[in-house]
Amino acid sequence: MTETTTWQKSACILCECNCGIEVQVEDRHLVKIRGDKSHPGSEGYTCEKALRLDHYQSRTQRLTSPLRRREDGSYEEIDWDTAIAEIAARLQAIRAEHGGDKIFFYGGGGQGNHLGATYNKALQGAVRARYTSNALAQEKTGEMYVDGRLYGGHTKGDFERAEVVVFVGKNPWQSHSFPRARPVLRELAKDPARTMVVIDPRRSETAAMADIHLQVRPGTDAWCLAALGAVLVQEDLVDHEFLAEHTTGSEPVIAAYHSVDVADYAERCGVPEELIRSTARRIAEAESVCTYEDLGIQQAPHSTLSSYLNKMLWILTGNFAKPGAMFLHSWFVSLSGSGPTSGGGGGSGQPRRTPKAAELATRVPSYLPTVASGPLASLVHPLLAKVANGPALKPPSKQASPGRRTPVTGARIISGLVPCNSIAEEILTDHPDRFRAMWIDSVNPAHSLADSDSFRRAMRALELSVVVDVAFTETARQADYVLPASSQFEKWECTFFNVDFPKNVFHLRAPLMEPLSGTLAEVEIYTRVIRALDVVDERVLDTLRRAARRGRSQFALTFFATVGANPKLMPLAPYLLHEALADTVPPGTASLWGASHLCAMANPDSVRRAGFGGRGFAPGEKLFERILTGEAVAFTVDDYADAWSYVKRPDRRFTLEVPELIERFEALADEPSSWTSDEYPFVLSAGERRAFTANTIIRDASWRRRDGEGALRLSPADAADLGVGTGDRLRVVTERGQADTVVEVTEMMQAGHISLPNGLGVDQDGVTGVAPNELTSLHHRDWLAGTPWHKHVPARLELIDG
Ligand SMILES: Nc1nc2c(c(=O)[nH]1)N[C@H]1C(S)=C(S)[C@@H](COP(=O)(O)OP(=O)(O)OC[C@H]3O[C@@H](n4cnc5c(=O)[nH]c(N)nc54)[C@H](O)[C@@H]3O)O[C@H]1N2
Ligand SMILES: Nc1nc2c(c(=O)[nH]1)N[C@H]1C(S)=C(S)[C@@H](COP(=O)(O)OP(=O)(O)OC[C@H]3O[C@@H](n4cnc5c(=O)[nH]c(N)nc54)[C@H](O)[C@@H]3O)O[C@H]1N2
Ligand code: SF4
Ligand SMILES: [Mo]
Repeated sequence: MTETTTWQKSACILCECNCGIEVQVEDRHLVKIRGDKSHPGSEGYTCEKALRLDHYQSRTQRLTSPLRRREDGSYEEIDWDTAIAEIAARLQAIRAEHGGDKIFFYGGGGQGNHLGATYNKALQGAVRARYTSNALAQEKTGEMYVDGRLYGGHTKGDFERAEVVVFVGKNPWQSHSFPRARPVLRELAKDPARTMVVIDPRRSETAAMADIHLQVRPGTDAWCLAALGAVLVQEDLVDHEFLAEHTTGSEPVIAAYHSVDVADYAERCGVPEELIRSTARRIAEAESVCTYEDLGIQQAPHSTLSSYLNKMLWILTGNFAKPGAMFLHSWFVSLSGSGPTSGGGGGSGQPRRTPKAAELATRVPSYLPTVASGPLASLVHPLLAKVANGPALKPPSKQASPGRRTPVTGARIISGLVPCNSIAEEILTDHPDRFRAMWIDSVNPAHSLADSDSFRRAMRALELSVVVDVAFTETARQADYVLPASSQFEKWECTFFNVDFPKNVFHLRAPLMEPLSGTLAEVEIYTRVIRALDVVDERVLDTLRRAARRGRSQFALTFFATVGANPKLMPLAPYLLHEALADTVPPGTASLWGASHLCAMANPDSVRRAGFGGRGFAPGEKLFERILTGEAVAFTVDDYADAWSYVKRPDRRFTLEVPELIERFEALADEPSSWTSDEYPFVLSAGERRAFTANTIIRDASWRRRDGEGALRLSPADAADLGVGTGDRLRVVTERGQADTVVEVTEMMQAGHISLPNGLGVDQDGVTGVAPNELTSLHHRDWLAGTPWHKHVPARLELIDG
């Protein structure tokens, strides 16, 4: 029993902000939690959810033994050795018979845990998997595609300083997604010199605080955003100097905006034309503007096109690389295709190629003289090709490359990720190239992906499925094997959601307590499986271990030389590092040694400005040592103008022309802007973020202080039509399913729009609330990225008899 009144540092794991917290632990419970004022990102801030984190740690029913499915669908406990041996043998057999590319990997990390993903990646290398995905491929891949075409990086806004902030389908009051969201919103709202614009069909908490609320009809953002851009162009409010100096290909984009009929588009999206015009003028006149788009457009009709049109608002007005504007940033480890956390293959929207030494030379000037142009150059280059900073510099390309496609349905793979809506289709078929096995870690896709029924059937159709989780989830209940992981407070953990600028912060957290008996950290699970697969020559491991005993710099030389000389070992690098360094670093952190070096190589100037300078391997080594302190670390420091150095183009210009998107932009004029029918007259947004939702990370319903059942929200007008009031029950019916739910009548909703929360309907001692994806279907998806229309499900409401 641990009994202590000391405050230990950690982070909240419920959303990607990962606010720093301090915790007192008693008897394995997180008894006291407060914001950590010393955390450079969150500065002591937390929302109400973090204070009840013990419900994740100890009140979510935990798995304590590996489980094996019996014929009848029940599960039996087996020991770890049996589980590892059987799983390895079955992976080997599937690889031998069908090829490693038939073993599909889904997940790898949630909102708080990405360390295990580095070792998951090594297992992918060990079985030679080619296809992977995660939740990003049901929300962000449309935006990633656009980012890839425009500049090859991920953008974020300087919300704290911007004069005008535009939230598009984003409700940060509840969903956060940037540090200290609520204080930042309050500041913005009360400052008369600054303007908050919200585009949302719902009067969300954020919309209610905004200076301007463009209350679009659901699903019509493409028309609204097109009209805003058209006002900029037609009233000649664009920043011509910026376009001339920093972009190529603006002409066809400008031409497309010229042909927009603003009055017609305003009517299509249900926003008064004069409000659209005045909003566009406000954006144009501001010193600085930034925008944040999220699920309200990314999980709705035309999501990829809407991302493109949203980004044009700040590009046409020159709002980049200055205080209060948009920026591109460094990564500690990239979350997109080229980093260790997700699938290999194409970078954002375009195929990856190995950068030439000359290109690397422009990226790593201070690093080159000491290592990369010396005898080690040829050995280090292949590694640099995979560095954290994502795909290498690419000349601008006008045409979409065919890119990678999925083997059965030919869906577009963006940033190395198979579209989530395609996964079941890639399995439920007799096509010879179908996936035969699936490895699932830190995700609950049988609950979180569209059309849960299809996903369950797909899992049962596989020859092998393995789930790694802390809880017996909806997905675990379909798996052949379930492996119990130690919780995020029982092991070293971190996330790679490090997306800030000019200071970017990485936080490795030390464990707060011993692992729950029977569980293993992911690093140990993956290491055991890879050992059982016997894919690495013992002599290689011996060489590395011997080098490690002679100190870190000797190890660095040996490691980079070994992997550089044998690129086939590269995908296994995290495993090799763990096998070699495990005795000298905290458990699981060995892969971060490699990541620290790659980060320092990719961003030498910014890492030096953060205080990690020196020659050769010194910066990476210093960064790693600093990270091991368990405190959040600013790993890159930039100036605003440095944002240009993250543009992945040799000329550092944005490439604005994306022909396939301009074509669809022009087609908006004649396209329908409504997807409901007489049978399904309502638009259901299935998955709203509320005060007490956190995906399915906390399964214990008593966690929620209010809205315990997750009510269906509907407008007073619709409630009156149906003759129901708050607390009554209704049946929601969609093409795919139906559910009975309690109702909340609220002015937040416009007539015709209804909304259910995300993350409910999980089964722990019975089901509370509606599982949203029992109602969604696979075919409602974006025409380009394949992202689902979770926010736009045609539905009808029925009174429940009796
Ligand atoms: N409390 C809480 N916070 C979270 C999470 C959580 O589960 N709970 N999850 C985290 C995750 S994984 C993510 S991705 C983010 C998501 O963060 P958000 O995207 O902000 O969350 P949502 O509430 O799903 O959707 C945002 C808004 O989209 C609006 N919307 C619906 N339809 C449309 C439309 O057609 N057009 C427009 N413009 N808007 C529309 C909704 O009314 C809603 O206000 O939140 C993160 N933060
Ligand atoms: N209809 C609809 N569907 C949606 C959404 C929506 O708005 N509407 N939102 C979507 C979005 S944006 C997202 S991001 C997804 C999220 O959905 P998923 O990507 O499926 O992720 P979570 O629900 O967060 O599940 C996290 C899992 O990790 C497990 N876990 C926690 N800690 C650990 C650990 O240390 N190790 C391991 N191995 N496992 C751990 C938890 O028990 C849980 O099962 O849902 C999506 N689904
Ligand atoms: S839920 Fe998100 S915003 Fe709230 S404390 Fe946790 S990490 Fe911070
Ligand atoms: Mo998400």
